[in-house]
Amino acid sequence: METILSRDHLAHFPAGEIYDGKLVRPFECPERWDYIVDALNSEGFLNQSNPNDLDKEKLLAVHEKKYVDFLKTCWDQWISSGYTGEAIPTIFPVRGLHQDRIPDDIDGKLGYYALAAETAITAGTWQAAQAAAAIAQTGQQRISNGASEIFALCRPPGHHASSNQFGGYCFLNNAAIAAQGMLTDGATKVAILDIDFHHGNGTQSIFYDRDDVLFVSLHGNPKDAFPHFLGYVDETGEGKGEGTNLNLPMNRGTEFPAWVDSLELGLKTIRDYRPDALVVSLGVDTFKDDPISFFRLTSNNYLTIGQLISGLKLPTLYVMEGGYAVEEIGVNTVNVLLGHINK
Ligand code: 7XA
Ligand code: ZN
Repeated sequence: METILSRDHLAHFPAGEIYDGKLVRPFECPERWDYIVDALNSEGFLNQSNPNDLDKEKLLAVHEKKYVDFLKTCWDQWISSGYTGEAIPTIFPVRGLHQDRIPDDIDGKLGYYALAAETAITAGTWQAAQAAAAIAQTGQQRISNGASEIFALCRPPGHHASSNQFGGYCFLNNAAIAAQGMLTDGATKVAILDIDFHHGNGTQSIFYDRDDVLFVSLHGNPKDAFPHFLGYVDETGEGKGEGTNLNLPMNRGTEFPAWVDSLELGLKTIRDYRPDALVVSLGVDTFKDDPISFFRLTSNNYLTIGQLISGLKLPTLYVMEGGYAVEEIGVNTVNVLLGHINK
């Protein structure tokens, strides 16, 4: 299986994340990438390529231009406003406030475009986010050109980013850019299977009223897990998209037997939808020792997950999302890929 990757992810390394009422070192850190690459190398996944340049037109098929312009210019505006720390949103257009007015001031703009407050924007964020999107897009192009499976090693991740919001460590929705690209490049229907611990609210919202993309997500019950305000079972799609959104939330302490029951249901739904290709939002924060999640999967379970997904016999693009048990992120991620190729 070929991996698409780039060292440009290193441009994004914020020093702070608001967590536990403190500014801590972000869980989403550059070493995550090193552990994955080390595991790829030791398991013989040596076919590794850099991405093609990002096709901006295809980016704008998923993200609003004003939002992309905000991401491009945010850091410069932050600095030219006299701030010296990292750009973190602190005011949001919540209930009772205007939700349709975009402030000029960078504090207001950050809040307008933010989903949550944990994710900082820094000098290199835009460069890294673009590289991650290019990686997913290049993986998509390989699949559209006939590859049977590709691993897009994206960092920063993407599934919380909607057409116009960042947060949950995500800026551009890599999986959505790939799925949309598959459709533009000839697929009629695409399925996205999101197995990250967190609900992929951004991906869901991008395709919610569409019948050409099926979104299936297995995740921590939003009553107890980020992003808290989306990811419930009654969100089934709307308009033409009614019936093309399946949320499978699970409770604290969920172990593999129950998790895999949800996976089987998700896989059956994908089979019945008969897509031309599959995008997997691959997070391994379902691992038992993940510091910010609450499922109980073990490293061996990831082999089974890859095997089960490969049973769909669909051209499959794996897109890296979360996973914060840093020392195990490599083995857990690569186990899914090993399972997929039945090693
Ligand atoms: O898949 N998404 C993630 O892994 C990031 C979740 C961010 C949670 C922040 C909660 N304070
Ligand atoms: Zn996650």
